[in-house]
Amino acid sequence: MAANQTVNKPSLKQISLSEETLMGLYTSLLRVRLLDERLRKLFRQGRFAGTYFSAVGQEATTVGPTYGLRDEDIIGPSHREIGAAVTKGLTFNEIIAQVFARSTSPDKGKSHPCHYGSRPKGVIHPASTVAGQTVVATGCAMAFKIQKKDNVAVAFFGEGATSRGGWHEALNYAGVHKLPIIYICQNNMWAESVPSTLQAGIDRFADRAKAYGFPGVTIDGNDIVEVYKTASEAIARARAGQGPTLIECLTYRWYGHSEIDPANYRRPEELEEWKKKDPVVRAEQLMIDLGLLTNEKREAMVEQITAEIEDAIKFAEASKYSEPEEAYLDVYSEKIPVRREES
Ligand SMILES: Cc1ncc(C[n+]2csc(CCOP(=O)(O)OP(=O)(O)O)c2C)c(N)n1
Ligand SMILES: [Mg+2]
Repeated sequence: MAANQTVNKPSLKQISLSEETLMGLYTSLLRVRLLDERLRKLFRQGRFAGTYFSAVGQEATTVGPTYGLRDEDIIGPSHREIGAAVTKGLTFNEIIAQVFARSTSPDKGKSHPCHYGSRPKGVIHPASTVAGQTVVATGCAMAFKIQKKDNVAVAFFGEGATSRGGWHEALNYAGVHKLPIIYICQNNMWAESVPSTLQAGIDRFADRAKAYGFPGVTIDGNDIVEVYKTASEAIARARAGQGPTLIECLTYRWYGHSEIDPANYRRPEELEEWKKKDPVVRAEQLMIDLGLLTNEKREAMVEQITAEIEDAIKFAEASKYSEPEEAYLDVYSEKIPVRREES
């Protein structure tokens, strides 16, 4: 990754974010990029089974909306949200144990390698059904409203998910009840091999929000500052009881749908164009321009994060698989919910 792209040189004042926030966002992006690239290689080495959904190229769309959320806020990720999991606080040990399906992962090895979840960290365990988490996260937002808490829910999905019926029902419900939820659409132009032009008869997926009575905006999903600021405003609106926002982030996945997809349905030039808009390199250049980062500092960060990843791989590979009879653990809540009339 070379920080050699030409960008305008802005000042801290123009950006109006603190040094701490900017470096925090950059650090998260770097952690996610290094982890994601390492996990791709591990899959190709046959070190874990199933497949792996890389999100390289899309990191800003998941780091930006998650950075700065409270522990009590809930996120509903899908299959390509490793960035949201890292930023919401899942450790490398938890994430890599999940990928390796070990008993030390938050779901004790039950689900898909990329289904990162954690109840204590406020991350809904993803299910495979596309758009499924949009519905569950909307239910969490309804719960916050009933409990009169100013927490928010953030749901992540791709543009392909917006073709699902449940997705529309969830957004309609959130619009009617003005729920504290932010919908993050990662429009990476492809749903497996289906181009976005075959998903919708409209150009902008954000326009779908009009039908449900709340704002929808389309932004550069590879610009971490724009994503963070847009999401922060939407989160503040949601906390203040002003209802949902749909944010369409324009982005691109560098690799196939998963590591078993050679992605030969798309033009190589399309990929090359998007690689020039690499969100991590752009953030890196910004930090350098602002005097917050040097090449030496970056190298030290890479070294430290890489060592942390390697330790987590050792932890995961040394962990046991769950016993077959443990498959039923944690499937149903042991706490019986109190009925309204009894409370
Ligand atoms: C209901 C359902 N249909 C199909 C699939 C298989 N599938 C998994 S991801 C995916 C594409 C999703 O595309 P998009 O929502 O754009 O997300 P992206 O993969 O681009 O991040 C499909 C078809 C599924 N998991 N669930
Ligand atoms: Mg997509």
